[in-house]
Amino acid sequence: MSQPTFKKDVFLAALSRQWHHFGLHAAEEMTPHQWWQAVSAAVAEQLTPPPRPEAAEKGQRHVNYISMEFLIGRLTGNNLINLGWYDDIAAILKGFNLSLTDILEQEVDPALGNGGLGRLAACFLDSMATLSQPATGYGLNYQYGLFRQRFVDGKQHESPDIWQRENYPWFTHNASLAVDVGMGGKLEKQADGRTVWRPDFILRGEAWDLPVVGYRNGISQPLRLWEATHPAPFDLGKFNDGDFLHAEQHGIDAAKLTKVLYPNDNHQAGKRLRLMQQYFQCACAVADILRRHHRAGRALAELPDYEVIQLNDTHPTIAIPEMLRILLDEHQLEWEAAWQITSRTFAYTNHTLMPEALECWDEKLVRSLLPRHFAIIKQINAHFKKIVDKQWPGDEALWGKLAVLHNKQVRMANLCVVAGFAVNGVAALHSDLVVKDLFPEYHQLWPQKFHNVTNGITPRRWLKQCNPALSALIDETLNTEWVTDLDALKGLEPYAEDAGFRETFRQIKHRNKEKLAAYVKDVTGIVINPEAIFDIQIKRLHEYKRQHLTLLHIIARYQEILSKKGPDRVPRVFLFGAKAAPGYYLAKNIIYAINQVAATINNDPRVKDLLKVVFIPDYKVSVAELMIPAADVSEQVSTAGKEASGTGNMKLALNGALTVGTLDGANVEIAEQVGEENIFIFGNTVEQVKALKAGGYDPVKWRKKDKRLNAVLKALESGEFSNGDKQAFEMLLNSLLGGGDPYLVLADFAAYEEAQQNVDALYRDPEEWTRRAILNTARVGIFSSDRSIRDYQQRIWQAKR
Ligand code: 26M
Repeated sequence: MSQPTFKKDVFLAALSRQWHHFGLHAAEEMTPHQWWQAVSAAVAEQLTPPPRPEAAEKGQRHVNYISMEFLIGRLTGNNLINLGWYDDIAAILKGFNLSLTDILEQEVDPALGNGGLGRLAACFLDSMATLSQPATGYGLNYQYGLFRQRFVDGKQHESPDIWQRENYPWFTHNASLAVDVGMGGKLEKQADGRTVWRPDFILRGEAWDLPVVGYRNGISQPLRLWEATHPAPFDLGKFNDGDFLHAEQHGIDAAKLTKVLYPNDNHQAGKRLRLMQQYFQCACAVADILRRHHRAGRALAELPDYEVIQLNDTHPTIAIPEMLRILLDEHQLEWEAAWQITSRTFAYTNHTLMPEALECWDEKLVRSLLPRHFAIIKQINAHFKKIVDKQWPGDEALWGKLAVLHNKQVRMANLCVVAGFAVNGVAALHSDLVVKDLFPEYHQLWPQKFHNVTNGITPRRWLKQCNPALSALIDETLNTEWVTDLDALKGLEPYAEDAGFRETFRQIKHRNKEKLAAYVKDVTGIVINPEAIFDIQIKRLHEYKRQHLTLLHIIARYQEILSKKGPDRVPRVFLFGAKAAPGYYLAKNIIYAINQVAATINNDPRVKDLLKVVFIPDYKVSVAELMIPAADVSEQVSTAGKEASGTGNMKLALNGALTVGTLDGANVEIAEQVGEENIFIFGNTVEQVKALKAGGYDPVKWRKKDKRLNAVLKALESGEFSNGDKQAFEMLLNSLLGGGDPYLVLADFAAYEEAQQNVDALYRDPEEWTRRAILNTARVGIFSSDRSIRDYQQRIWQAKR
């Protein structure tokens, strides 16, 4: 397939329908926001629908990517780039005296995800469309996405994300695809011995499709987001009886289900409504997949030949018993046949080893909401017990570890491993730990199920779109289509030795820094100097990610500047972007501490331009697109073994930032690619972390050993950053010092200090710095999500079975 042709007359006709629809008399009367809507809707009309499922070949399975989150970011600019219509539309708008870039700023980010997991899903959809991998994304159409963040006196305040899905021009409502989903109720034994489920209530899932546009290949395939409504939202009986207030109750109750995205990241809370969301989405997706399969005239037994269902973490696990339920109860298959079909269709991606994030659901909750599914899970568990008994006869302790049902809980990860044909981690180190620490016995049972697929990022959004100047330089230097072949960036390596190229590269970075500085001025009032090192840490706020380690370093740097004794520091601006889950008080206290320290430092005239600290509020995809191209330094400082992969690390390196990082997640592979001379690796390794813990980690010992560290902690305790309030950072200090800090922050402090000094030293040599930055860009092509998708195809989706 080739690039779709832009039809100007068709576009202009569609545009005029848009302003008519707004009740205006001419295009010129539209507000900038209406322009964005009209342009988007007029382009959306011209997209080609995906091919019929019957057209698919047997060799290539259709991928169904089920995820509770798709952090897609703004679509209009991205779709125009992928279509290849950006310049055509820009020219038309210029005719109206409008700038397309300004109009694109009107789009509110669809924030239908928390962080890495949701953004990965979005990058994967982009790559699958670009690689012509037939795929459907299945998710939820949340009315409110991730909360908006602002700071009041340095503290995080949240407000609802009213993103106006009702008026989002990229949606098409596909009324014929609606699915009815039952919940609650009881199981009844029938005369013929079969059990039937009689749900208490029925919800309707309505399908809203967003187009996923492949890069210049004419492909557009759906991200299908389900909205909960009620089959009979209005009760005329109640209305006629005068019970006006309750006549609409069903509709209101149903709408609660897809009201809001849960704002947790790497933490499970066990809320009933969350389980309802999970089941609702899975039931809609499974029904949709089976409908497609039947319509193509295929037999149920052939399902695994044509379809694969990739579970993005355990959040959509309930799709597994849902598939079994439909095969058993609605198609009357025998257990063995239903199990064969199901267990050859599902594959599971693990994104975390954090114990608090591994989903366990109360048996009672599952049974009351989904009695039939619970019965099926019990059956899976019983069948699996036979396998374990055979392999490890009489080992009850081991069964306690492997069982799906244990201590009145349903363990979703175990269910995925038992019922799926593949399990993968998201970076080499992580996949190793999945096998060694999380599932060693499962690995013994089924070694061939376990894989690694290192994460990736789409070069369309994360280089071409967000960094147009660098993209243009690469275009003219390489003169090849690197956008779909990111390994081609290797061709830049020789240019690292070219002084003229380095100068241009540096100028581009500088202009990107000026743009970010203007944004910072705009949203915070803080003036930052683009000559300084821009040191960027962007990710969710979490203890294991250790933003507080960076905070300790900032305070040390501040104290050194004041003492005039330390090493000569190069001017540095530390920029943070991070949201804390609303109920995660320690994370909020860390945000508060960073903001208070920032205020002190930024207002201390003795510091001059040597140090600035900025916490950019409301970090989101569109802010990332501004920060990443402007970064000199990328902070990736999680405790080794805790960050499954990270993907921000890849985006920053691709845009020419040097990483200061631990040997964790994909940092390990980034270091391998760029070479250890071109990255600042520091801190304890996974093995050293294990040894430190085994030896009884005592933070107070570390404090006593290190004068600088002690001075930093003292400053936080003294109230110097909190108007004398010595309790202000109690939570933070307690996490660092009050017994077992599981993230060993103090144990990495000294090594981090040293790494940061090396950063300063290198930056004093701009030629050498730029040389290394270029090598980073040139050598991280492997982290394209196109490569990740090819890995999924070869290792999991198309592997010989
Ligand atoms: C769980 C229960 C209830 C509500 C929310 C959750 C939940 C939501 C998101 C749990 C975990 C969530 O995300 C985890 C996540 O983002 N993991 C990250 O995945 C990335 C993509 O693989 C990796 O790069 C990161 O290292 C990993 O932390």
